[in-house]
Amino acid sequence: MTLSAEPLRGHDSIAAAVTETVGAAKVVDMHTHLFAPAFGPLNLWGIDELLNYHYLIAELFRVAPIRYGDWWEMPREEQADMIWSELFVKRPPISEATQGVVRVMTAFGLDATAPDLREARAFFAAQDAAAHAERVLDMAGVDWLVMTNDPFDGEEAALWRAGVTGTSRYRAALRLDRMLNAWPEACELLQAGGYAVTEDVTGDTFHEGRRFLDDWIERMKPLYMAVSLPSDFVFPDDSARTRLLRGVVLPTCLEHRLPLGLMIGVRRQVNPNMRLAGDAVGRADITSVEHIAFEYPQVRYLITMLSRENQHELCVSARKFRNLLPFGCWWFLNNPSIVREITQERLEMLGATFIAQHSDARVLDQLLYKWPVSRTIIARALTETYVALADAGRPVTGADIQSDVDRLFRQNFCAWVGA
Ligand code: FIX
Ligand code: ZN
Repeated sequence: MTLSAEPLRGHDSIAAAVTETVGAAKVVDMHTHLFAPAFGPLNLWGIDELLNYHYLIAELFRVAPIRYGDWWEMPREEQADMIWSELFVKRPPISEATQGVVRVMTAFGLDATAPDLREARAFFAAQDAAAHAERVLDMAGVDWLVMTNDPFDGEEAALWRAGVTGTSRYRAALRLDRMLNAWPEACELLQAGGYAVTEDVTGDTFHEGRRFLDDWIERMKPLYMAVSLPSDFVFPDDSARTRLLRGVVLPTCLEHRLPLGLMIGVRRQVNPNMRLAGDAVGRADITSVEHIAFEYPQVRYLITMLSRENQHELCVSARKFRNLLPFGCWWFLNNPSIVREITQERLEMLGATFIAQHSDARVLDQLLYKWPVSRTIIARALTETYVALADAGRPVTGADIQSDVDRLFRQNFCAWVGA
């Protein structure tokens, strides 16, 4: 099909044009937990990693009466075997996360009804990490992606210090969770690194905190800085977080012209026995988003909220503050039924001025399910939008669709971060 200025007539031709355009889009995946192959052990891929995804670990605990402590002591391959047996063999894999593994296996021609993982393990063992990464990005139609880079993670920081860097397909985002959510811990790490900061956030802390960020910005060359925030996030208040935001993080954003990613609404470790799988969601107070957007109008925020209940008010806030760019359907929201609803709502309230989706992939091969599913659902929401527009009397062309798809899947983000 050629994209032209010819009006598309009727639901079916609009649906076909949208499906083709969204399917062919070379997306920029603006938030993942993936690492370039040069990061070695941090670059997760293959069947054992796919099965040990924390979304699936949570589902395993619902069906298998295994004790948490026993689970964490099992070798990684045995864990993957148990997840395969419990969630894929003993019962049909109907949840979104289990269907995802099926999609990945299908993409590689692997048998998703196999009783064990022999074939899948042999397939992945035969791949070269770097070549596999290129292939998966190409298959998923991901032009390039953004990692999550944590200077407070000892293993990751050591790699950066040793000279490992991002690449043109794996760009960096400087993650500030420990600084803004666990300052006493971060403070000790900074002090050990020679930065004269204090736990009570006074004196040299502001200058030295900024020097720390400057150093990591120089090293990582991030496209943005980011933090995940709890559902009880308040701004402003008299906490260390507000003082650090005002005195360290936001001035650094302004000086380096870096956007700040705010990911709001997580309740970390409601069940610590489940480790990474033990986080939950809570409704957050949108007024704090409005306060920070208002107080720093020159800072560009990338913003996502985890609670379904926050989505509508986030759209309203984005209509009031042009420095808010809503992005993606995060984590527990990344299910077809909810992606559909959120995308429709955003299209109605914001036009194409948001970022349609990010993958949040932790395992490279997950790109092969998260993106196809998102593309399909977002294409449905877009189709309805264009059909309604055509019904209203404004003919829709292939070129119209192409320009909106570009905005939603890459341009809005690239313009925001200056990439
Ligand atoms: O904070 C985050 O960036 C979250 O996306 C993750 O920490 C979370 O564990 C996840 O993998 C969600 O998809
Ligand atoms: Zn994430």
